[in-house]
Amino acid sequence: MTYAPSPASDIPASVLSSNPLDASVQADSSQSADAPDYETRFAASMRAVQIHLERYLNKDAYDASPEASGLWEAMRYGTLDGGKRIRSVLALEACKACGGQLEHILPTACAIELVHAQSLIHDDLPCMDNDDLRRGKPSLHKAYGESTAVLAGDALIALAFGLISKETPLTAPLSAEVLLQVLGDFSDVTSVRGLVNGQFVDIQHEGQPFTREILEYIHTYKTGALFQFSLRAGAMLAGASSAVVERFTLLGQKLGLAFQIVDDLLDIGSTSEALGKTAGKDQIQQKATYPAFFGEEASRAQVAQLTEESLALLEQTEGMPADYNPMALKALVGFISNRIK
Ligand code: GRG
Repeated sequence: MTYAPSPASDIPASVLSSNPLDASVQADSSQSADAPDYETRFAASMRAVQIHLERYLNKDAYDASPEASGLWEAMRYGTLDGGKRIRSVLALEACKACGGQLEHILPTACAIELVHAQSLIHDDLPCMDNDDLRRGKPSLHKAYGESTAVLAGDALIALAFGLISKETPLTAPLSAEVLLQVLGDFSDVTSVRGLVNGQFVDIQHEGQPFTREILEYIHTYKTGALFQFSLRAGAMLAGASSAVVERFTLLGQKLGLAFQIVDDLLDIGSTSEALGKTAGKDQIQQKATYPAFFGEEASRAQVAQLTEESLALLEQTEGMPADYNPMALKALVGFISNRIK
C-alpha cells in the first residue's frame, strides 16, 4: 500500500551483532519498565542513536571539505546537541517488540532524527514560526545565519534518504522490496503528503478561524506523520506481517496526536526555560491548538483517551513473536502523555 497519514522486549542477544552498541543495549534490558525517568529508561537507545548520528555527521567529512565546514558545523549544531530522540527511540522499540534487529532499524531511526532536526531548523526561521530559542540554545539561524539554516536543513533531508539506502544491511529477514517500501513511505512523510503539508496548512491558518477538522488535519500531518512513520518503519524493518504493520501505524497515529496535544498544553502551562523553546507562543501567533479549541481539561481528557487506546493496541499479541514484550513501548506511551518537556 502507499503510506499516507490518516487523521487522527528488548533485542534478543542473538540478533545483536558485534558492534560497540551491544553493551549499552544489553544494559538496557536490565531496566524495569516502570523506571520513572525517560532519560534513564531509554539511555541505551538514545546513546545508540547519538553514536550513529555522530558517525553520519562525521567531523572528518567536513575537515576534508574545508570550504563547507561552516555548513557541516551548522548541521551538527542542529542535530547532535539536544533533543529527546523520542521518534527514533519509538522506532527502535517498535522494531525490538516485533522481533527485529538493531542493525536494520538504526539507520532509519537516525534518518528520522535528521528530518526532525531539519523540520525544527526550518520551523524556527523568521518566514515560518520565527523563534530564537531551540533545545535551550539560539536557534540555528540565530547562531549561523538564515541562508546557512536553509541549506543545513536542505542537506539534512537529502542525507537522511542516503542514510537509509546506504547504511541498512540487506540481511535476512530484510528484503530489498521492504526497504524500498520504507523509502517510499519516508518520501511521503517528508513531502507534501506529510510534514510539509501540515506546516503549510498550519501557517495558512495563523490568526484565522479554524474547525475541528482543520485542527486534526494540521496535527496529523505536521507532527503525527513522523510518529506514524517511526512505529510503522520499526515494524516493517522487523519483517512484521501487514496486519502488525497497520496496527503499529495506528499506534503511531495515536501517539503523534497525543504528543502534539501535550505540546499545545505545555506551551500554555510551562516555561521557556523548562521547554528549551519559547513558551506561550501559540496564543500570541493565534495558532490552531487543542486547548484553544476544546479548552485545557477536554484536551487532557483526549490525551488520556489516546493513551488508553495506545495501551490497548499494545496488548494485542496477534502476529507478534512468542517472546513479545510490550513493556518498553508502554513506558513510552506513559512518557508521551505525562511529559513535562
Ligand atoms: C520535512 C521537508 C520537510 C519540511 C519540514 C518546517 C516543517 C516542514 C515542518 C514543521 C514541523 C514541526 C516543527 C512540527 C512540530 C512538532 C513538534 C511537537 C516538535 C517538538 O518535538 P520534540 O519535543 O523536540 O520531540 P526535541 O527537541 O525534543 O527533539
